[in-house]
Amino acid sequence: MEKQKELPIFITGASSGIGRACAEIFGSHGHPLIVAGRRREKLEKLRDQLVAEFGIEVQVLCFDIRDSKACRKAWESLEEKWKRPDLLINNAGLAKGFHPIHEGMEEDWETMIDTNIKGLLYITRLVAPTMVDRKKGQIINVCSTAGHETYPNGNVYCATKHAVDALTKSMRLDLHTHGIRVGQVSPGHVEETEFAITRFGGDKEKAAIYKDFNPLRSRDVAEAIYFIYSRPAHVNVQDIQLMGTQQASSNFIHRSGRIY
Ligand code: 8X3
Repeated sequence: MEKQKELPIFITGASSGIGRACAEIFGSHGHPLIVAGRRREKLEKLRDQLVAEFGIEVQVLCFDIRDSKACRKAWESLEEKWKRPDLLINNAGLAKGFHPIHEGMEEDWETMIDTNIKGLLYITRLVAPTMVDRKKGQIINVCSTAGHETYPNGNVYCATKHAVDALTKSMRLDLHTHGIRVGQVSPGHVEETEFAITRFGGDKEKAAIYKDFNPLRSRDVAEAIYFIYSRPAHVNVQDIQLMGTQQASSNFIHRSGRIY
């Protein structure tokens, strides 16, 4: 275990999947963590595990990222020492529904747009000024292969992830003169997350989309994020696109069993 570092790492969507895997990796390297999400019980359990395992300080922030007032209230509730993250991992995001555009549900569209785009903006707007003041910091957005390609029935989800890609690029333009690194990871299919079960509204049969090939795991993506963060200060990795070996693109997956 490494000695506890000084500045915190702020992770949104930390209660499961990629966010949780990030908490475990950064925790193992001795970073104090702000773990944010909606589900208090899960976050507190994660905090207790991280504190016991790595002897780090962990701050739980429980709020709905779609609500700008709730984001501000949560941020303002932090003691000053927590309000200067060295890294913001904008991970909170989800897919809801899998319909062609003429059958899509407006409510699903709102949820994806509010979480994946507006939530990312609300948190960035709160955290980025502290980095500008310090002339130091880093933001890593969790994009997706869906931010670079589209696929049938992906419509609004793909649009939100294309927006994340555009925001990563434009945030970098705005922040690089302040010494702040901005980059992203763009994973393909990742199992051990709640992505598929959320997209298919809890339908386990429909959500069994990984059974005939070997996709990425949350930890694979979290390791890519840690790699981006741990480069020397003069290096900014702009995007890591990663997929399982059996996935060549959003639309081409070798569904031949788990052969690797
Ligand atoms: C997750 C990857 O292909 O399901 O962002 O959109 S995909």
